[in-house]
Amino acid sequence: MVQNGQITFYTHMYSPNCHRVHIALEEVKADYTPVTVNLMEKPEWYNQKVNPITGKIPAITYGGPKHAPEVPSGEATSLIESMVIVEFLGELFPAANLVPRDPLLRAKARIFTSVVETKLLEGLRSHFFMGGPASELIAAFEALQALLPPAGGFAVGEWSTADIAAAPYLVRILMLLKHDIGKYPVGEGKKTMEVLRGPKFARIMQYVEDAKAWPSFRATWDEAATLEIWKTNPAIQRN
Ligand SMILES: N[C@@H](CCC(=O)N[C@@H](CS)C(=O)NCC(=O)O)C(=O)O
Repeated sequence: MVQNGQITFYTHMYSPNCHRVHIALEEVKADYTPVTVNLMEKPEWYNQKVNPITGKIPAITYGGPKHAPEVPSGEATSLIESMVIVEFLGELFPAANLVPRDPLLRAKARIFTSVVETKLLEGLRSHFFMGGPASELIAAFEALQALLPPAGGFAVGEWSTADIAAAPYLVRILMLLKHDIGKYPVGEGKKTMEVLRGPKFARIMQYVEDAKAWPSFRATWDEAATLEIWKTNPAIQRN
């Protein structure tokens, strides 16, 4: 299948989940219209017309002619959940090879994604948003590292949905630690960075560097601008 109709992409640079979809759209070279949704003052039309199920971003509308962001056409279907959209785009544009064709590699990509969705997101929530110890986060890095091919390459060898699931979170986590941003005690971010820069984590840190160098990632990642947004994110400010 190929793109058959417009794609409108509802997004915000802050969001790692939106970043996933952005990478996939670039990777498959889709023709799409980005629309920034202000999370601080989410417009009513977004919940009513685009994502009445959860109200969260990202979302895309797919199909029919181009439409105004707040009025999806009757021919457009709304899709939500970042990894559902990423897999959808991978299947719509099979030539981009985002969804591994080999069933075993596809299963491995989904296992890697599941570890991101559970362990890594839990570690992020507990450390940055609740001020808990870094141990869960460090354990998540360890778990992901153990799944990487030891000699190099991406999560299942070639760049895939698994890397799109992980990289937007990993780069934001490292960015926040480097700048000591989060609810944990002052100075803890730099200490955790020292641990992650040690020899034990060399493989996953190399993986993050490789992801940052991947063209669709590079085209969608602006660390300085993203840092400015996270610096003022009220949900992770110390009291
Ligand atoms: N599981 C969803 C999570 C989406 C999500 O949590 N989106 C956040 C931004 S990263 C959001 O919309 N937050 C604003 C809100 O909840 O109103 C996905 O993968 O797309």
